[in-house]
Amino acid sequence: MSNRRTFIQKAFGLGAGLFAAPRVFADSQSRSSSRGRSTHAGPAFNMPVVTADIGDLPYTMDGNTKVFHLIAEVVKQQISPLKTIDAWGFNGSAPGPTIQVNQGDHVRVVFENRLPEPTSVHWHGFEDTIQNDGMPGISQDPVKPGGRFVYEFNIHQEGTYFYHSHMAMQEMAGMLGAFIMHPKEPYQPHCDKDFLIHLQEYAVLPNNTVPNTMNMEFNWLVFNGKAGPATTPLIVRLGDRVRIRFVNLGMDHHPMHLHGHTFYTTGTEGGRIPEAGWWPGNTVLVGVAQARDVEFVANNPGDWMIHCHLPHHMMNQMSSNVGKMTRTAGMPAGGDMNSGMGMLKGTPGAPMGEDYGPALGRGLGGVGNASDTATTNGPLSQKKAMDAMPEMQHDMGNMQMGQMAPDDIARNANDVPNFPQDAYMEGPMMAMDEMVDRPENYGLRAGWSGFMQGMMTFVRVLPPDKYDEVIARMKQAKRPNDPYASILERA
Ligand SMILES: [Cu+2]
Repeated sequence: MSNRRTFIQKAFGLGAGLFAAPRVFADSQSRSSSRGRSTHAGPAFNMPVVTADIGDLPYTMDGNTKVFHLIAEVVKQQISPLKTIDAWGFNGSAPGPTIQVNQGDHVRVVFENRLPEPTSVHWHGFEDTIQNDGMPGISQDPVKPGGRFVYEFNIHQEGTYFYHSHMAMQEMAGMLGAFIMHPKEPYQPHCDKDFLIHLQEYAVLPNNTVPNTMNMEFNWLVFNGKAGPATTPLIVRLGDRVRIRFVNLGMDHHPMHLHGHTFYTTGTEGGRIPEAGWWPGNTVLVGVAQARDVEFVANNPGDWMIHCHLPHHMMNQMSSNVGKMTRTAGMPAGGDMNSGMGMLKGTPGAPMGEDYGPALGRGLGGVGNASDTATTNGPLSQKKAMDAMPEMQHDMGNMQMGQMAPDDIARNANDVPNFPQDAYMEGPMMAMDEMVDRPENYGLRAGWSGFMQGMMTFVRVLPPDKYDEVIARMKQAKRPNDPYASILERA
């Protein structure tokens, strides 16, 4: 009996015989395997949610009560190999660790404030008592530095919920996390993998480490606190049914797009959607303060991108340039990422230092004239570029680190309107495979990391032999508090 029929029968109390006639149900059932079961599903149970790069908050039992210790604190969050920011988060990371409980649980959260100013924790979407809503100055006194507050919940809901500071600037500094309520009756069809991805944006000026919480020129776009290519891919076995829970507690909306598959939106920040209400797509808009759960059968092998489709959210370290980017054969790549795209530092100082050409272009000396497009915007010598980025890849086939291949740029390129664009982000010169190496990246095409930035990662749909190989390497790594632990234990 199909699940769709089962659902409709349950919902409307209909007998099976009725379904022989209306073709519409049969068609909708067979039209996409994405809607169906995985090829190797056993009985349904709640798979723990995996929050890659973040992990879970552990708990202890006090009688029948699950007790969590949640600590607000200043954290060093490495968002990219060359970029660590001073964020505010929980228990060592921003976003904070994921809390997972079951419908029916009694839960206590002992909250401690180690920040230099008052705060509190709001429990987003909870149908609970006002005393536990976490509104500073409204439902409770703000928790002072060094202070504590105890929240208690009887969990009767199910779905993807959040916790976050309700002070807006603190939220923008990273104070957010996920709160999963697993259903008493496991969802059908069973999902073999269940992932969560937080969507966040930070505005961090070049050569700074502190996010500017007022600035809306976001230049670092992150999944679970990591910008591509430092994001950890989602590893799934060919045929798995996969759930991804997107959570957005930021300033922008994010259209999340998956390659190679059609997914169904099966849940929101309000819990599970009855199956009759699921809608298909390959892109789902995750608005601010929303969650979108999507499910699909990973029936198409490959390293498929999953990313926000806003072009500016697929970039790192965006900033206004001084002058257009030059883009010619033999062109050095520019300074290190920390110096920013076009934001210069050097000797004796930016931007007229001896390492640089006359790069003050935009608006000075005539926009669009020949001298404007001819300016350089990076170290003039390749040696300087290599010294600036010692860990970047130095050898890319026929190319050397920091250089475009001769045939990458057309001879008449500078005669073509809109060349070069104000900024470019992707290309072999940005590759850093070694710097972001981890078991989950095993077997990716060499140089892949030069083409992945911002809110981008992979869903790697691996045939059994490749899947086993990657899982074996992940186990071998024996990482403490591995976010993938629940999958590795079962593999
Ligand atoms: Cu986006």
